[in-house]
Amino acid sequence: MSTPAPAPAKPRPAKVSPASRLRSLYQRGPGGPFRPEVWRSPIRGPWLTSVLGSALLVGIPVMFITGLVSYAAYNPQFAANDTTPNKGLLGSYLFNWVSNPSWIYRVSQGTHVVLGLLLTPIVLAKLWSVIPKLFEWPSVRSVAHALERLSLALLVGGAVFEFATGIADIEYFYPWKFSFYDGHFYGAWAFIAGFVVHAILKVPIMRKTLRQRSLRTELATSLADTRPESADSGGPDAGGPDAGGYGLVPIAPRPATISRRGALALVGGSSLAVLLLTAGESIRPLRSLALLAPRARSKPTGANGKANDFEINITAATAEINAAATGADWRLQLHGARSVALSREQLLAMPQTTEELPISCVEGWSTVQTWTGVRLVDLGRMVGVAEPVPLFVDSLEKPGKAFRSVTLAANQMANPRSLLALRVNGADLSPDHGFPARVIVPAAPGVHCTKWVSHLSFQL
Ligand SMILES: Nc1nc2c(c(=O)[nH]1)N[C@H]1C(S)=C(S)[C@@H](COP(=O)(O)O)O[C@H]1N2
Ligand SMILES: [Mo]
Repeated sequence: MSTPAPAPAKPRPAKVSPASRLRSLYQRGPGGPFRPEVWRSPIRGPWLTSVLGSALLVGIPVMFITGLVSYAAYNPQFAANDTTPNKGLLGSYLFNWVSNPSWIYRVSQGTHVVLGLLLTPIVLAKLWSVIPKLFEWPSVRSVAHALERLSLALLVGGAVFEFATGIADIEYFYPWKFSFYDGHFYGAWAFIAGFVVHAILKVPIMRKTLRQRSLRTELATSLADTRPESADSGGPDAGGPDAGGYGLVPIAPRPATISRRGALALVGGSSLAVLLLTAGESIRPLRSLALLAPRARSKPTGANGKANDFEINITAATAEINAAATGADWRLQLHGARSVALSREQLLAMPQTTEELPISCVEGWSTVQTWTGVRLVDLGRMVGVAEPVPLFVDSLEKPGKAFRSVTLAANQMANPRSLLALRVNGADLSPDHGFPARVIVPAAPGVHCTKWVSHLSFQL
């Protein structure tokens, strides 16, 4: 037997280098949400995105400015108040917080919180409207595209972080380990950096897109007449990202289940509902509606019910105030050029001043009450302090409690309306509102109006 002739060699498959295999895998994309045809809502498109975007273009800068104002109001030049590490340049705009007019922090911070809440549905709708962009493929097309996507990471990451931490804070929910105050501050700078880049890139497109459909016509268009935006509504670069368009108009739209006017009404209605359910934390007649504002509805506890019936942030029990320490043996320790200890009776025997002043919490709620007590300047004079100086205020709380002590700025100490209050609305302070004595300073954030005061040290 002869050995069989060797089989003719099979044609060798063309050798595919691993690099080109990777390249073709990359071009095909990972599938799933990365395939543009899975995004089918017929109302998604640059016009709807631009309408939502224009609301945020106004709202977000107001949020940023009122946020910076609030940060300044903490008087961070005083190490005792501000603990943000390495704030450096970002904190460099800081100025001495004013103590006039008394309502300024109330309005600014009320705006920050209520506006933040009512922008939330708009932010969510805006994110929904651009979600196909998150799954854009190829995810990076050029250096410019990479930079744009980096700015989007700051923008979207910053927005989600700022809204989530802000809302959690006003609902007293702290599922994280970092300080809210530091995190919200740094997050704001990251967010605004992404926002500015995004606005520069998109405002021209937004203006062009808004001109292409009239809002009035859109509001008159029923569900049955709702059609996708034309793929080329984006102008020269139309037809999805591959053709260089915006990639928002669906390639394979399904029939509309909501009109554009329905979608806008849903978002606007949600914002309005949120507004109604929170505005009561600053606007008294709406108080019983403020279901989303936990402190607005807190009920008075303990002594002097009526006069002391207003929002309580932290109760005496939560602050672990020892009732015995607030009794007849309590003394106010006053330090200046000399030191004095005063009983509550001695304080009540001094000239009393009555002022209508707000408590304005950083969490957005505020309430104006009528406080009676001794002027801080009078207490200063008593220990030989005649000029404005910073004032360190300490309370009966345990060392380490977050709001135990504060340093007021010299202008706050010197304001003739700044009081060590002993009474409110004609009655003694209740334990929860700071008995035996609390500080009340015009225009200061609520957190600087220390309750259960034990020491006042004028920083000569
Ligand atoms: N000692 C002390 N003072 C404090 C607080 C505190 O926790 N401890 N909370 C502050 C905060 S954050 C606010 S908003 C006001 C609230 O005052 P109120 O509870 O009397 O309305 O008190 C401030 N004074
Ligand atoms: Mo507060």
